[in-house]
Amino acid sequence: KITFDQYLRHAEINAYLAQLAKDYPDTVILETIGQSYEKRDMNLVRISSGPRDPPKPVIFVDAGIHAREWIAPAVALYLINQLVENPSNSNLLEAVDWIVLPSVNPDGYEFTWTGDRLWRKTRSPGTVCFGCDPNRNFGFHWMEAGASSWECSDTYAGKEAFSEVEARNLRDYLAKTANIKAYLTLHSYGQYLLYPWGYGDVLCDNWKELDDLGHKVDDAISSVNGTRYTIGSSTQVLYAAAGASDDWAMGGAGIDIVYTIELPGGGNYGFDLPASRIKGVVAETFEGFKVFADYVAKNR
Ligand code: 0X9
Ligand code: ZN
Repeated sequence: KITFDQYLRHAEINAYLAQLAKDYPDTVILETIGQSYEKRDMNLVRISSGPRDPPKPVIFVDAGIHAREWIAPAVALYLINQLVENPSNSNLLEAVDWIVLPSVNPDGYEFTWTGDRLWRKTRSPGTVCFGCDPNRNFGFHWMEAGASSWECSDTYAGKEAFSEVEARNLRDYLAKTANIKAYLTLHSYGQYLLYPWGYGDVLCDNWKELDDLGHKVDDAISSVNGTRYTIGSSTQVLYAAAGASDDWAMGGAGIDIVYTIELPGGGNYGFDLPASRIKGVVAETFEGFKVFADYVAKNR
């Protein structure tokens, strides 16, 4: 049974997904989008109350692109847990389907447990250093800003766009899957709701829509524990950084509701939020997902 009083290893995450698919076969479909560099399964769940004509819009959520941002997979797992195992949330499945991929960078994530708690990148070997920043590896304005060509950098963009199998697996899944209307990618930390573009100081066409929706999401999240988010484009709020998954979701896959959600920080380094704080963060963030679901159901 999943309790949210501790962080889970990658294998435990996959075991939970498999258990849900077995226990709730009418609601949960388990899919593997491929393997990581070190051959770990990248598994997602599709959560649906059943088909509809016309087909329901799909909200795609991922987490763990950056290995050390442990709160992100926990938030994704809580979303899955609440959608599937809490009957009082069944209304959230009425008008939208959900696809949740909680561990995009399993090799890096496992290395934060066994080697270096602050590891960020993948674990593919270079000539002198390991790893590529998967959030600089996507092929949209690749390497134009905020990315490094030095393989030892934490923001190393890779030898070429999509050099990393993890980024290719996510790209291929997003490109082939019908009806994805929203892409939400969970990171930490800073309490930011970031919309495109992130490759430079340019706003996406529907930035006003995303700004307004972001404020509604912030209101819902803050109603739980008072946690407030800053809303804006990635470049305006943080910095220009090209090759991230959010920009590719919009520019490459054509999804027009796209956010990077920078969850709250804590601990000694910001990424090491104590396990005792998981419950508070996952519960407040879930209120934000409800707002996204409501919006997508009514507007897409
Ligand atoms: O720098 C990143 O990849 C993200 N921040 S983090 O601290 N989690 O590393 C922000 C990415 C925002 N999106 C784009 N720049 N496209
Ligand atoms: Zn991140």
